[in-house]
Amino acid sequence: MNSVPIAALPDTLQAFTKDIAMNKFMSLLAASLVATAISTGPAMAHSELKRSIPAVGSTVATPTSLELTFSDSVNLRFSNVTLTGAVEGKIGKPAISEDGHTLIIPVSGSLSAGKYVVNWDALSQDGHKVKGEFSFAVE
Ligand SMILES: [Cu+2]
Repeated sequence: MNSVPIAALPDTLQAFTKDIAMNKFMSLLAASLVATAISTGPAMAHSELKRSIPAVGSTVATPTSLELTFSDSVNLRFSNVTLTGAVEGKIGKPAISEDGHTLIIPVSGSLSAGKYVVNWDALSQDGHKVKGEFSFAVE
């Protein structure tokens, strides 16, 4: 889990890393830039799920949306949330909050009573994929 996806690197750095003719000096320079990007700054922490709606393990009335809030921003394009159960056609595409910390998945109609499992994976700001799952119940 220490690699940075190439798509997460700035365009100029991608150009460096793709240039097969680059000399050893440039190679070392690019490597040190990547190492610096990974190891510095408070914004480079791993994103973790901080809270959710419905809350982990809770029993709730049918929700109008699912919300997953992370400790740091996540990339919507590389994030997925699925919900198991009788939910076909009821779950919309994820959106993201303005601060980039919360994935919001609209739920249309009502979910029938029972247990549901939310599976999620997300690309955190530090370039690492994070994933997890939790359950909740609808009364
Ligand atoms: Cu990380």
